[in-house]
Amino acid sequence: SGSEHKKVRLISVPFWLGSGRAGTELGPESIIKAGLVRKIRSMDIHLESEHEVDCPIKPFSQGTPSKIKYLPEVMEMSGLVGEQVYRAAINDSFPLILGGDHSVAIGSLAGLTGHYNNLGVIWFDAHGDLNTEETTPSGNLHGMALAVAIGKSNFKLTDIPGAGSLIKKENIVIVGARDLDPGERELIRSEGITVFSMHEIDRMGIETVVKKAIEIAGNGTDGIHLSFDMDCLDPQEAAGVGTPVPGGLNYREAHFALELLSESQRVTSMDIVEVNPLLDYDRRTARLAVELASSLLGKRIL
Ligand code: EXY
Ligand code: MN
Ligand code: MN
Ligand code: MN
Repeated sequence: SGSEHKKVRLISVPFWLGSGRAGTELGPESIIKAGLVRKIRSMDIHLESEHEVDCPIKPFSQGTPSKIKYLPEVMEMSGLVGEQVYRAAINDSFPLILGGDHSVAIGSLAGLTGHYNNLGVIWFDAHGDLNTEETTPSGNLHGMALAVAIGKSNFKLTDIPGAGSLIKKENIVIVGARDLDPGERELIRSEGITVFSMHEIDRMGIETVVKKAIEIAGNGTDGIHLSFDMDCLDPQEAAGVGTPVPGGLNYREAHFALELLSESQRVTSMDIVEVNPLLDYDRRTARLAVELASSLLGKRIL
């Protein structure tokens, strides 16, 4: 069956400094080795180009250690990713960004907001990624990426060269959450951010949740970015992630969710992040990432 986007541009971001744990910099290579390019080429899609972002792999020589880890490196990476994502978007290609830890989404959103006037975001994640400089328990920027996107932290999306406006909290939806810090919970309440936690997924079913998510992220927006943290899945399905949390989406829920998102024809870009090949012994998590990406790009059973 066909896909809604004829052209796809693959953007690899070998980056781990947002997570405080090495390994995710090997994610893009592992996902490609698991067959992503082959799979895309076998579909009715034009894979335009593959681009590897030349982002910092080692910390810049350190000055005084700060609470927030590797901020200059994350900013550098985000600018470089943003450039590539922006180029793909203006060329009417579907940017498929392979992380890397979840801080790469700051780069994706920087590039996308340069192109879209009003972008919605669906964020699949076990976590909220809504910590600020004040609330972060770890200092790791991947746990702050959404707060950066909506401008609730001191470091903001709009600090990245080329970024457009901040993402509106009304057009953000988190799906699959089950591990939120106290400060994140407070921010979710005070800002009224939509979160479909595992509790809501169990209660309503994944189909209803995804339909509601599309409505909210699509309401008055000219694009929807899907940021897919592989740790939204249950560790039984996807053990190869840096911060596994029990009680996540099973294979069929995730698969169906991505088919529904594909059918909606509203998703205009996607990140796949947090695959850590050092913990992904049989490459099963990377292979699952390939499956899920191809569902989103239009692969159907029949
Ligand atoms: N909430 C914790 C923190 O901010 O440090 C853990 C964040 C993990 C973030 C993961 C990748 O989504
Ligand atoms: Mn497009
Ligand atoms: Mn995340
Ligand atoms: Mn996560």
